[in-house]
Amino acid sequence: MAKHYSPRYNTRPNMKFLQAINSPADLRRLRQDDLQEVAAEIRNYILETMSRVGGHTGASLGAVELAVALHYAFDTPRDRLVWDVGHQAYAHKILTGRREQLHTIKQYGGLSGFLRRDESEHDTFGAGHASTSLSAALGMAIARDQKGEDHHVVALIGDSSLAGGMAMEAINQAGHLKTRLIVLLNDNEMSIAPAVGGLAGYLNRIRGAQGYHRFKDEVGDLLHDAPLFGERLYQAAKTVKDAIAAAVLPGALVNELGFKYVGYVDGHNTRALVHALEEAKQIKDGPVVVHALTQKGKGFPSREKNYYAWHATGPFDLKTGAAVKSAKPAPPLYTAVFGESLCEEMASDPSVIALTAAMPDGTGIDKVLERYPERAFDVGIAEQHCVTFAAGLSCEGLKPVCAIYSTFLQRAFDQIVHDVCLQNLNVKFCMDRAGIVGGDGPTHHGLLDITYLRAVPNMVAMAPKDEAEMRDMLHTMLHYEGPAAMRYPRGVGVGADIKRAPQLLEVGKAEILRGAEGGGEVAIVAYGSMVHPALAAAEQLARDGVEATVVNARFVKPLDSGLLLALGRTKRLIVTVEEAYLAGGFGSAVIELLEENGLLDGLRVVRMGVPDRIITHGDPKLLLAKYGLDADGIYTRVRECVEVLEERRARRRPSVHSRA
Ligand SMILES: Cc1ncc(C[n+]2csc(CCOP(=O)(O)OP(=O)(O)O)c2C)c(N)n1
Repeated sequence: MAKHYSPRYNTRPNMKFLQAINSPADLRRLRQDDLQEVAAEIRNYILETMSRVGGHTGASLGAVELAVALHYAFDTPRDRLVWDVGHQAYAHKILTGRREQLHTIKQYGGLSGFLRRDESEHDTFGAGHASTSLSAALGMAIARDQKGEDHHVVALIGDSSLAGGMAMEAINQAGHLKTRLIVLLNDNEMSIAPAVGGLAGYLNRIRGAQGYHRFKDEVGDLLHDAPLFGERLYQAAKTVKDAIAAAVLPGALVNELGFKYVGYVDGHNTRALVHALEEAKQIKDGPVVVHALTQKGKGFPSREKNYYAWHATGPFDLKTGAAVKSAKPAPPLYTAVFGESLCEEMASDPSVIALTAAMPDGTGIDKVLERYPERAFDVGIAEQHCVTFAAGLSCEGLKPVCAIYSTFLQRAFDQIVHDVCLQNLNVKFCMDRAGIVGGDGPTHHGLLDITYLRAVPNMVAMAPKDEAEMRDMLHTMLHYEGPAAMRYPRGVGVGADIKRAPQLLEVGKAEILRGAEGGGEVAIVAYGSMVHPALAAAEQLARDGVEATVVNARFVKPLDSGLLLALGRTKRLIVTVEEAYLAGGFGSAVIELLEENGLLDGLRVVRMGVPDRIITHGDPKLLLAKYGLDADGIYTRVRECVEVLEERRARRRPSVHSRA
């Protein structure tokens, strides 16, 4: 093994090599001996930049040498490099001409936090959700073969993403097709939290097969150095080594699924990595896994045990790694309130089971795992499995709560339909990060859940106006028999009273917050996070002399048809507001109801929400304002609509002149 370098963490990163690297071709002009230093410079650059702007610091620090070795060993972008998730690809961004923009990452107009085909020709496949790389890479490899081309296709995937269903399905097909495909496994024994599951154990056992690895290296070196026939003997022995690997290494990947295995290799040693990748390049008759061992957060100044900080950080002190203190969020995060509330519910109802798919901290389930380790499960990056696992639990009388981000629940749509709703099973879905999430951008916005959940028979779907009502809704869901889903936004609540005991809500009942006794000819019907902005807009409107009834819809399914039909009969303008795609969303549900009841004549219904386009990344406040989804935007839209109504009325009214 090559000796380890000692990283230097300067506040002003040394750029001896880096300043001349504006593309992988520049990197490939360097001597292999210089790569370790290049990696050190990149690591410093990431640290310095992320200490200011924050990002997936730890995940990217762990993959610096992998990126350097990949771009050195392969002729990118001619050889296709496919990253899984893409959160760990900052070194790849730096090496592919985006160094100077790294400080703009995740900000509006800046670099994406993940990979995007429209950002660089080196981002061969867009990413953000886990476990996609092997399928995409296999597709590219087959396309190459069909077109008679000869480039390499390489996928880089983390150990936890490898356990995701799609990756497993791709492995199954790749081994069977015997296509030339290289998989670089970034094995750091971590997901965001520690990796879970049988595959993690399998990789552990490979790491544990040290005797084999030592033997293999020694045999390799001996044969290589043998006079006269060294290289030939070495090549011949490869077959033997494969056989040894198959015999010694545990598991199906090598034995049964048709993959060759190279490794393991020190994933922070550029020489060893380039050597392993060159070896993999020689394998022409099927897929190969190069198994690299890395350390998440490698070089992060603080090594205190904080899994999450090793994955992603906000700004931090470059010397100590301590997070730059932002004022503690005054209203608590929705996530924190959810975790606490679920613990409370579990204290009084032993049948409640909490589930997360690799996001314990992001969903608040970390609290439950601490308090009720027997009744909480992290299933890994496996949203589909999570939902059907929940369905199974509920068949036996338990009450599973799937705490899954809105965007990741998209993965499990068929499981929601086929396994839960068709059987009307008692599974609960709690979707954090519903709506516009901000810096993580298009792959992570939770804008579709209203549309896809309200279409499914038997589903009940709701959204609280604030964190106190979220507690009520969780309580209500757990007392309701059947599938039910709740969405709530990323970030802090509005400061509502979370001390009071949660209340049972009537399913399908909305609440009138303003103008119950008439409230003029306008109604604003808001869903979830848009209720408070709607109230603020109504206050502004009132100052202009426009009275508006404000309704907190609470449920998109079932809708409060009694209340909505009454509004349809008494109002001239109904404005619906939701933080989600308009197509098939809350507003559409309201229009459908009014249409079915013949109330659309003479009534104007205006839907406010997110238009049918890809929403970029950036400050959520800014993005919401862009689509009119804040108090000012709602006020402006209602004002415009009221003016149109008045103009129409004026046109219909006979003029003084004509009467005379
Ligand atoms: C479908 C899906 N679920 C969850 C996530 C959230 N997520 C992002 S990175 C990550 C951990 C990935 O672990 P691993 O593949 O081992 O890569 P590492 O971060 O350790 O480099 C998770 C769970 C996601 N991106 N996609």
